[in-house]
Amino acid sequence: MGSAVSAERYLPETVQQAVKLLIVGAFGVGKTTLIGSVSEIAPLRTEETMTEASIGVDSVAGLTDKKTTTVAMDFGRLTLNPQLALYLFGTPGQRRFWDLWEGLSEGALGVLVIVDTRRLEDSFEVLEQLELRHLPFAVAVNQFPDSGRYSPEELREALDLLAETPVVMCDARDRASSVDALIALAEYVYDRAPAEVGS
Ligand SMILES: Nc1nc2c(ncn2[C@@H]2O[C@H](COP(=O)(O)OP(=O)(O)O)[C@@H](O)[C@H]2O)c(=O)[nH]1
Ligand SMILES: [Mg+2]
Repeated sequence: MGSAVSAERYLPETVQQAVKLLIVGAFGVGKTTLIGSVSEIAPLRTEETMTEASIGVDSVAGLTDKKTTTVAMDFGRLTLNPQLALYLFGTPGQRRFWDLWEGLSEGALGVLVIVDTRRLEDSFEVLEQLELRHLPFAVAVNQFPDSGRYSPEELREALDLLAETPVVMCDARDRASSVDALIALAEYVYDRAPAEVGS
């Protein structure tokens, strides 16, 4: 694993555009970490130190390292090849941010949903919202040291995903792994709507 994206993982050279993708997921799943590990520009973060007031709003059970919570969004950019730049908008999964998605999802080609298998139930609402809003998404399972090991098939069943929805395992701290998750999403959205590309 190196920092370079391997050539065979490039999207077709015919693609010449900037693509907007949303990165969503429940509190603490690794959204800020993933954008930080792939972004070639200093990621823009809007975070504030978690105060007593947010405890009970955002569950911190089992997340002892988690000292900050994203209040609005993260932004980063990844140029996959000279023809294609991904603009990444990270946004929290909690219900109170759903209005923010409305605006952010405008012009977005797809959504990467980050999931933590230690708290799978936290992802149900997010997935349900994406389905309601007809936003195409791929699922990235962020692996923590104490995560149980499940196969993508087991997770697909547990999350009640469509057969076509990509499920990729990733480590949000690892650039190559995070890039692979984004490529899985990009390939999925291009494959399902080829006619819309470039239109
Ligand atoms: N071990 C491990 N820790 C991670 C991983 N991704 C994120 N973390 C840690 O989990 C915590 C929450 O991550 P963060 O990116 O802030 O989550 P967010 O709320 O979705 O933005 C942070 O302390 C990260 O350092 C991962 O893949 N493996
Ligand atoms: Mg965050």
